[in-house]
Amino acid sequence: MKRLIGGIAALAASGTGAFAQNSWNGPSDGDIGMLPAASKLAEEVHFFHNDILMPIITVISVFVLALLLYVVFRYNAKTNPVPRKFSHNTLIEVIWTGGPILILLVIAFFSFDLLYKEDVVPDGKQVVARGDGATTDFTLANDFPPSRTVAAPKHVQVFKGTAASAEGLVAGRDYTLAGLGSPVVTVKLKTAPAADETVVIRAGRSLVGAGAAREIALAPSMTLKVVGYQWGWSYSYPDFGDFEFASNMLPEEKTTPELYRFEVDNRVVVPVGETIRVVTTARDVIHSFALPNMAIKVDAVPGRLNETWFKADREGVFYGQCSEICGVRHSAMPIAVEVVSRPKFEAWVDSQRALAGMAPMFGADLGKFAAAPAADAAAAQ
Ligand SMILES: [Cu+2]
Repeated sequence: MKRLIGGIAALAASGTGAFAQNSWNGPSDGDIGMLPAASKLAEEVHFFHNDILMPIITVISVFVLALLLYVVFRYNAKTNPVPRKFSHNTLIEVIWTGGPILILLVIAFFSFDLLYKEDVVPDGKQVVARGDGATTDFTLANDFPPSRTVAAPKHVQVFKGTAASAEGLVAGRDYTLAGLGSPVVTVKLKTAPAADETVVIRAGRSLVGAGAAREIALAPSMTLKVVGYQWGWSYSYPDFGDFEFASNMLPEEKTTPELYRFEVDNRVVVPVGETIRVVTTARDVIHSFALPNMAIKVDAVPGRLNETWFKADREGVFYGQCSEICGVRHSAMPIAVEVVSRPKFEAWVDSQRALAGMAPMFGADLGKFAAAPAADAAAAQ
């Protein structure tokens, strides 16, 4: 009996556990929408597609279909044997020129904003200060380029908290700002933070997200260099010793049907919650680095560098595929990005440095880490 229960539990865990626990971020049979968003920018892209474009497309399609049906039934040769001979109607022509222009302006308003955010790597910065029970004023050097200075209350976010909990403070109610637009901005808190409290001030114009989730994205903490080749990807980490590794698709017999054509032998590993600068190029022909969960897609072109960025809001494994027809095995160069906590990322960096014959950078306990990636891979499958 015990064995039976154990067997059922194991079956349940292997059958549904891995995917049901939100670890599967890729496509499933029957999906028609976007893959789940794992970044604020992806949420904005989804809003643009689902709430702006789809209603517009639907209304236009239904309207045009209705016009066509009306013309087909009302003005066919049988019901309308003697057609009228006029060829212009000024009012109608103004409407069918002006209407589409207005629709395009609405689309452009949201679209240009997204294009800008995807193209310009965030430059926000963060000041972390410890409270002492008396200090209420905290300063921040406003040394951004002239067009990017902190000049309005929305360019500043203030958080206060302890190791256990943190809260976002509200401008006006909890703090006031002085020196907006000048070289030094001062945040004046209404109540001095206690000695065990930390104040975090984020500033800059790199705003992503909407409503309460809106946040200032910080400047990148690392660069990921991506090189596409026929047929695979090579990744290097210039900030951590420039170690480099190839990432190739796992053959069918080494993975599951769900992960075949997604899973690779060496995943990209990046830390959660940090801005990652992605720089792409290619060795032979044009490839394209695409990560739908982060809503990024950037061509990898031989002889030039392209740049984009992403910031993952949660841990997990995220899959993408080369998105530029690049040859006969174009479908065999998937992308697998593993987003992990900062400590785990540092341990991984040290393990990669060890493989490249470099001394550890973070002094991680590699013995403990060595078994972790394999265990994760097993859980994800
Ligand atoms: Cu390719």
